[in-house]
Amino acid sequence: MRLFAVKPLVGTLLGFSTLLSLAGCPPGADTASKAPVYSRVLKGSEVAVLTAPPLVPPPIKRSQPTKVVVNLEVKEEKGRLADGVEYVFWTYGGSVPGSFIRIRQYDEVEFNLQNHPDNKMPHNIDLHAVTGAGGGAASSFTAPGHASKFSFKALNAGLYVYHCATAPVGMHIANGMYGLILVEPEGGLPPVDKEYYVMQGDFYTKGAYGEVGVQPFDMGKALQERPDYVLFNGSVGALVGDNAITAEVGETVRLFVGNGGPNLVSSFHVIGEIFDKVHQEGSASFGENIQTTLIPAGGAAWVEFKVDVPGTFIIVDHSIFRTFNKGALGMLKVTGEENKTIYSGKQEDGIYLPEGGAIQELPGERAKPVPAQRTKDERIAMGERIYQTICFACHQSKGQGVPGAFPPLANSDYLMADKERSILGVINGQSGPIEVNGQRFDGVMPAVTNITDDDVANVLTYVRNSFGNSGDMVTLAEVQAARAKKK
Ligand code: HEC
Ligand SMILES: [Cu+2]
Repeated sequence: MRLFAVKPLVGTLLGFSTLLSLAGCPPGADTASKAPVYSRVLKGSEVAVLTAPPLVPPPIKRSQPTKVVVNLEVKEEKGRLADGVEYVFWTYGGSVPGSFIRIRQYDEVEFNLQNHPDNKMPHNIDLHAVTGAGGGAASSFTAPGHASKFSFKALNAGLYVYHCATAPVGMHIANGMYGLILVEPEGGLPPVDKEYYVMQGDFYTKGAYGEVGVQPFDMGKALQERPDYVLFNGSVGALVGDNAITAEVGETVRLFVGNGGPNLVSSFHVIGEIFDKVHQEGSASFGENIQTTLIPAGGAAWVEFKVDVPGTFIIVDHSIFRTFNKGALGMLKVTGEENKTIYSGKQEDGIYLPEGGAIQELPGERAKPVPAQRTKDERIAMGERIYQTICFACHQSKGQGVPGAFPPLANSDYLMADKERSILGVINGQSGPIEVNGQRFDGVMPAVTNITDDDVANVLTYVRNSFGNSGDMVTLAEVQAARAKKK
């Protein structure tokens, strides 16, 4: 709060400067001591350090504002949306979200926007930290192979979204054109141990969630606000496993969290943590002891919390289907000493794995198979990903099943006895009493819809060669034959 105390003055100062201008006395012409803070002549200049998510540039150590040069290049690049799924992202600086920009209040920013010559589209940038029409958009409209320059004075401290505002605006944003700019208050932010950059966005693809191949943008779904993917940092798993963000017990973590949208509002939450402080909408003031905070599309917040116990803390949008079925799942891994007085139990990493979007009760239209000649090893590798997204939830990570509910796939005599039966089980679902390794099961396995024949071959090749099973591969032809026979 204190750090931002100067902010309410800005309006007054602006009024003051207008008066000065009207009196024929331009701001900045005064001596340094009497001039409004924002109009002091700046000394020196520096080039901004930019970082790709989840990293944040180092805190600003200067005590005076200066001229900061930001060089940001727009690149249209094919990248990974999910395993086996690619997307042509439009990026600021080669990442989604775009490069994190960190400046200080009253800095004068010289902004250079470069549109790479290989790009196909014109782009620009609207920074919410800019006071001025369009937030820089009109001044920065740039064709491929060109560059634009404009400058602005950072009057207001805070955490701001920037995004592309070139028509069709929604499409540019949906393709990943957003990021965060932090304007530190005079005196900086209180020091913390770890700072990270997390930004949510919703994605609209022609194919359903997980459908492999290069997926084009789907304007119809975007208009209806029905995303296939809701993601942190631009891809499924961008903050999971080896990509998880980390901290040690006793450290204070600050997350700069943005929401690029284009459509959805985020209910940002970290499972098993309480935010000690939330600077809602990136404002100077903060609320305390908050469980879930709303982050509007085109808005940001920063949250701070001390981590007291070790474990894997799951970062979610608490509109929870987005987390378990559309990809909005990240992880903060905390290492260090347990503290049984705060938390007694052990946490199992596996509980919170994404479930994918493919499980539905009714079989629907099926996607055309990708004609594929794959080796057994390829199928096993691809099948593992499908297993860990779709089948895992019931049959468990090591295929052990759940007694009385979900039969084991590990060492399963039932599975290995009949290839065609297992193919039909996956594509049509299966129910009724069965016996697996001498145990009776009588449950319902829903049909796995929106799965390609190729992926059925992959996942069954994987289970037939994992968890103690060993068998031959399931081919695309076998899946197609089983499907045709059924009809
Ligand atoms: C929603 C829970 C659920 C999901 C998800 C699920 N299954 Fe099943 N699965 C079951 C149930 C329940 C049965 C037993 C059905 C019965 O009693 O007839 C079963 C049976 C089977 C069987 C035959 C029994 C055995 O142990 O060999 C196979 C093979 C199988 N599932 C494979 C898969 C594969 C592969 C996937 C992922 C593509 C999958 N299942 C996803 C619940 C599920
Ligand atoms: Cu653009």
